[in-house]
Amino acid sequence: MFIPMAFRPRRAFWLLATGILLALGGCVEKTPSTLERIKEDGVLRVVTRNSPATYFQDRSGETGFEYELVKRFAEDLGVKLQVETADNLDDLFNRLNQKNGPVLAAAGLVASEGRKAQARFSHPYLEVTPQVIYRSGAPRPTRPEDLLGKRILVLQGSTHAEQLAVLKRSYPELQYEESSAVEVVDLLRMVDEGQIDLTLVDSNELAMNQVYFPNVRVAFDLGDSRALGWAVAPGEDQSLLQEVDRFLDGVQENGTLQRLKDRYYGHVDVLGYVGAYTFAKHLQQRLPRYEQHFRRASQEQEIDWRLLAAIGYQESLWQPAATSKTGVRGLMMLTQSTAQAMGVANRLDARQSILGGSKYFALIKEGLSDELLEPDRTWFALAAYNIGIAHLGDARRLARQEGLDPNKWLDVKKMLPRLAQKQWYSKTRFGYARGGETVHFVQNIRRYYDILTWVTQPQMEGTQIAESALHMPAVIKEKPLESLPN
Ligand code: BLG
Repeated sequence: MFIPMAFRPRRAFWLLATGILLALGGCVEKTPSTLERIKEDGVLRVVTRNSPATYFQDRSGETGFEYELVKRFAEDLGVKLQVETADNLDDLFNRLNQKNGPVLAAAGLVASEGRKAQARFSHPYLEVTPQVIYRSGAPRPTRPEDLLGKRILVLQGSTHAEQLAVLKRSYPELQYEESSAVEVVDLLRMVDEGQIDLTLVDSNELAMNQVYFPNVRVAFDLGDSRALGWAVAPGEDQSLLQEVDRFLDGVQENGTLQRLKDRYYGHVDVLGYVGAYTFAKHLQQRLPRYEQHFRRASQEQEIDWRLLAAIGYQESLWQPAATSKTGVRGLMMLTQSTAQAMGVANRLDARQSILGGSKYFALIKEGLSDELLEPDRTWFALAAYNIGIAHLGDARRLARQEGLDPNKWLDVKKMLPRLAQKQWYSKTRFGYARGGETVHFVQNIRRYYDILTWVTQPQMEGTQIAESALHMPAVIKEKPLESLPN
């Protein structure tokens, strides 16, 4: 028998309740925030630039200041990092604003007013100053008026292009060109080789690249320092940016950020500007003469040739006739007894010195305690090459006595300078040694090793170093220059 709805109160109640719940559910179920989506997917998609100051391949794979920082951010979020590289700045902002594209740009971007429509920026993580770059030997420009009549090239879409556009309002005769086919290294190389007169780059980029370009010099700072930030698309919610800010504040506080800055932008601090472009000059003029010997030694000893070359640079600036006050001689600075032990008849012969020094280094490394693990093992071996295994042992024992870890280079390097202080060395087995010098020795070699690695990225292997130094990393593209003002 048919019973109308109204007469079936229980059923009607349940139908109504379910309907309301469903409707409510529809309203309550909100779309996940960007941050929630990233965590759900387990992937952080980041866009960057392939350049030495941001992201590139080195001896151990992917590296670069931005990459190292953003990798830590992904670890912090507990997700995988997926990096893609943009062809140029316009492409980078397009990708960032694309639906289903990367959610974050970590690419050494200046958080400028002009970029507000394309991006929202995080808290700053690096202060940089825009600098006008010229070629040594040419008259040094010192003020904006000096830019007139010069061939100037900058990156398309860069804040430097913005600055020049502003300058052109005051100096309508100012001529400059923008290119989307080049990276900062190309601009510096073109100044270095005299293809253009001037360019503009940020101080961090020059600091990173000065070691490759012997003729590149700072003319003057164009304006005040500005902040670099990571960027999200303006359409995104705040969740990711807040998390980025929290992360960046954290790495600032715990010293991680400073360590990365030292590693990637610290060459000039360590070498000085003169040291940096002197290195670049020697890279082009001296190393090509000895590269084959380093490569040969590398094959014999199974040690990266660039590390061996870095030792040679620290020892003698790649000069076969180098002699120290103490009578240590040759490109790899062998003592007489080391030379004898390695079968080196003539220490001033570059080939013999390199092969003998490399053999000695490999033997030392091999003989170290099994407790010393890479990469520290290599730094310990360098220290022993310089100060001798006995004194290194003293420094390790001092570390243990101080409650530090004798197997960690960071700890032992704190003890080495004590070997030159009586209160400490009087209690050691082998006594006085100039341990402070050894710390510098290792530090410099690590620096040179990094630089040599960057100049000879895997893509560049097989080419002679002189060539690779001139045609820097794998970011180089052909650039049309015909349209440049003369
Ligand atoms: C190293 C030896 C080690 C030796 C230590 O001295 O020379 N290394 C080489 O010959 C490659 O074998 O260790 S030991 O055999 O266990 O005693 C300690 O004697 C060389 C160092 C000395 C240093 N450079 C390689 O790094 C040097 O040239 N010092 C002189 C500096 S100055 O001119 O007097 O300022």
